[in-house]
Amino acid sequence: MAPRPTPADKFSFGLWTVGWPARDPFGDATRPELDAVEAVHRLAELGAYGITFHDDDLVPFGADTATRDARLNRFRKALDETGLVVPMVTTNLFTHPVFKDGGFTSNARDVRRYALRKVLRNIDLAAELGARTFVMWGGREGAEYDVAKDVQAALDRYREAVDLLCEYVVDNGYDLRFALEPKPNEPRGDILLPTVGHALGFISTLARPEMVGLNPEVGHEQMAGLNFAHGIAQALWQGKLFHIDLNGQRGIKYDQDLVFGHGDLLNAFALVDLLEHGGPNGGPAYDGPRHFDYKPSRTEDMTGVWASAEANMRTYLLLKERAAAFRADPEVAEALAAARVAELATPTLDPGEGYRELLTDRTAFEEFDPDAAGAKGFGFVRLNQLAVEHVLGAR
Ligand code: GLT
Ligand code: MN
Ligand code: MN
Repeated sequence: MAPRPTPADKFSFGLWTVGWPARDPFGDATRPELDAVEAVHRLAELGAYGITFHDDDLVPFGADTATRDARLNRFRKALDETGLVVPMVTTNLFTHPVFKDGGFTSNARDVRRYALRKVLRNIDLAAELGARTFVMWGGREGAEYDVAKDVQAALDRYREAVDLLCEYVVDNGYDLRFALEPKPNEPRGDILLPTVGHALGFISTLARPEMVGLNPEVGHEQMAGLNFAHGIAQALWQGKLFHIDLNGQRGIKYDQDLVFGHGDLLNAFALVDLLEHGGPNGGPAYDGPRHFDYKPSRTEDMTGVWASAEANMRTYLLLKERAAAFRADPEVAEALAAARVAELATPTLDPGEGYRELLTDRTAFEEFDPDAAGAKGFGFVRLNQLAVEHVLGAR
């Protein structure tokens, strides 16, 4: 029996996730459109605490003011009725053909100016609804052809855009931070800021780097063959994990957006352990929303949609239980000690020691026996097997 999700677990879902009618490049929708108000009610019943959306998920692109107001009012009413919150909002700069070469980094300057205006308008709405995080997934910021995109100029324009948006938030006194979402490819052949590492490097060049962090997605890093838990550890270490997109992915292929845990389950275990407890030696944990950005598979009807929404939360809570059991197991403590995991938290130099002292320490080199040290095992496999057995519920 998995524990039941409650709002205290801070689970949130994108409106575009449960609302995906399952249209893909090869086939028509297999499900009807989902009304946003129904999504709010169903998610609240399932124990979620938040719902997130793109501007165009809620109000159709190009809608007139009357339609926009009516849609927003219905949505606000549903939030009030259920107590669901909107922790994050994002802008769609990828569906309309105008954005086919990007929003902030389109070669076309008029498109870039239009994109900025679309985002500024949506930032006002985000602030009004109490969102604290504004995600920016630059899915169309990229290229198929190396000769058709000046990547350095594109990064200049990306920075120009993010700097302007930060200035707008500060000038309006909004309590809002930005979270960039990396993805290596799809829909573009190559997307700018393709991984957590690229995005962190970019953020360090901004005018207000403290206002900008990351919204990494499990599958997006795994599409690049990267270790998601490692990327998250670095983002936490740099104080940059502003938000997170949880889902599942099976290897280097198209973006699958499976249910959380339905891809690399062991890495998901390591991730939940990290988010909940921080690093094994007391590194920072995560207290923001546990946001699911998945797509209910095209094979599912609406019953399957809600079952899959619930599955995300159940898997998270089960892994949380398993991680707590792993951390509490005395045999794990012993295996961790044997693997010298805690020793890594000890600085390599003594207090006050520098390279001069190190050079005079004969035990560090002249008297050190590398062959003896090289012959000793670390016992990592035993430790990992204990993790596997906890995940399998065998301990
Ligand atoms: C789009 C993408 C997601 C992003 C959304 C936020 S848009 O659905 O596939 O990964 O998180 O803009
Ligand atoms: Mn994805
Ligand atoms: Mn995402």
